[in-house]
Amino acid sequence: MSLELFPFGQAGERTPLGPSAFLLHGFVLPHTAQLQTLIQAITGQSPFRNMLTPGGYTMTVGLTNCGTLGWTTDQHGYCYSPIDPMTGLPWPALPNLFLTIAREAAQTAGFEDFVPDACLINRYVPGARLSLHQDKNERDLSAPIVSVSLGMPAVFLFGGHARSDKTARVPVKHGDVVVWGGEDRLRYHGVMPLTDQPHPLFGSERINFTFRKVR
Ligand code: MD3
Ligand code: FE
Repeated sequence: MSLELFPFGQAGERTPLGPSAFLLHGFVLPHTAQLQTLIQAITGQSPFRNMLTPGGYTMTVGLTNCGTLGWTTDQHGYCYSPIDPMTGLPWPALPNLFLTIAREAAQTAGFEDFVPDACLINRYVPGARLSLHQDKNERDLSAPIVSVSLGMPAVFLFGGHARSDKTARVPVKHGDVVVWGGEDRLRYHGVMPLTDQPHPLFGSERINFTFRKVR
């Protein structure tokens, strides 16, 4: 059972999704070309890869990271690591533009002085999806998470505090940012299977990056 929220805002608008969760429409639109260049530099060092879950499934979403810590999963479980297991080297550094966007988006949603130490970058191709989960591997749950969407549109599933709670469907577009913290920080969420709606700059690809404060 799904509830439609109709958050089809104009660039510059802010749609509340919960008491401490906001969709900032088009928040990074002025920076998308520069963000794409930075992501290409990051993935040149630490490429997207399809990781294995502890349940034995290969994720349909390709992952990489930048920042001091990166989120990884394998057959043994999830963890944040300072080293990319694929290269044996530290993850690429968080570019200054990323840090500025994360801080300003968090501030717009009411969270002052957000300084992330991790940025998980997800790459979706048509058919890729993210099943319902909670982000709870971060030690500091008082900090918000900031999510930036680029390329093809997607539909977020925005649930409650139990996996079985009713989910809302929230469409997100190229340039949108979602911030969630406070009582919304541990909500279940996911991404519906992507449909192919090629984007002028990103083609048949969606990139999402999430800024987190882990430690
Ligand atoms: C959290 N990625 O990497 S956050 C993840 O589009 C992840 O790739 C999403 O979830 C993606 O862990 C971006 C989407 C999201 C939506 C609603 C939420 C996260 C939420 C509601 C509450 C808490
Ligand atoms: Fe998540």
